[in-house]
Amino acid sequence: MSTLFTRRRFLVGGTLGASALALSGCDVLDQNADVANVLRSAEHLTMKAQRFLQGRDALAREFDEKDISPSFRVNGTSAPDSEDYLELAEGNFSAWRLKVDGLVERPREFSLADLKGLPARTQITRHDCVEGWSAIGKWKGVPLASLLRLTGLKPTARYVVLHCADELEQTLDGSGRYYESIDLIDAVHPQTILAYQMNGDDLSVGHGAPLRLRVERQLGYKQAKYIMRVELVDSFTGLWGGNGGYWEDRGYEWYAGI
Ligand SMILES: Nc1nc2c(c(=O)[nH]1)N[C@H]1C(S)=C(S)[C@@H](COP(=O)(O)O)O[C@H]1N2
Ligand SMILES: [Mo]
Repeated sequence: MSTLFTRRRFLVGGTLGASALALSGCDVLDQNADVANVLRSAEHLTMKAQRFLQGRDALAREFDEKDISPSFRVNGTSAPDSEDYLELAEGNFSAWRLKVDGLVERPREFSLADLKGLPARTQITRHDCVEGWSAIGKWKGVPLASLLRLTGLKPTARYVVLHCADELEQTLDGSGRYYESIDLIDAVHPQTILAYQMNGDDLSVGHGAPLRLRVERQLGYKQAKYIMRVELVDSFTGLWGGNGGYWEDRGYEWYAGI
């Protein structure tokens, strides 16, 4: 019993990693305990159970070079078809800028060169798609925590929303656009990176050029490709279907723990 109690205190009581503290101060992450309030309860249990059993900083398994899959499927959008994206791709994404805004202290734009100039992380991990296939790939990119440290967070920030370039469904109101979101615990997790390289090469268009998310403790649909904008929000209510992601708005779980 007492072990459980201590463990619970660890999870809920806000014992934070040094990086999380440096990032945002206690207030922001303390509020994260309330994240539960906005989640459907079964899913909330899954998330809590996973974090309880594995710890909030537990790492997803990493593999060796020899484990890299000889072929890695392209799934969902294979090439965004907007004029804007095509133009960016033609210019090798030199004109692309990642916008980071919303509930941040210092909104900023980053070029691909800016991102490549920041300390990078490389990881070989397994991608699991709900459709029933998996593949192991090597990803290199900037830890999302590093970007957030540069922009700072407002105390009310709770989620990171990734806005993508592709529309999976053509609609008049734009609600067919792909987007995803994660909470601050996953945002500052060491394996959560904005990847610009896969298996040693610049990301191909199929796999999400110029930048995609890797959030390794969750399923494939959370791994947003074609990221154009990172927005910090306090809730999803103002965003499309209000469930925090394209597939979530169509019935998938928001916390897609593996
Ligand atoms: N922008 C965007 N991101 C996306 C998707 C998509 O259609 N558009 N599909 C998701 C799904 S379901 C999976 S399994 C992975 C596929 O990534 P891959 O094409 O690199 O295999 O990307 C995810 N991220
Ligand atoms: Mo997927």
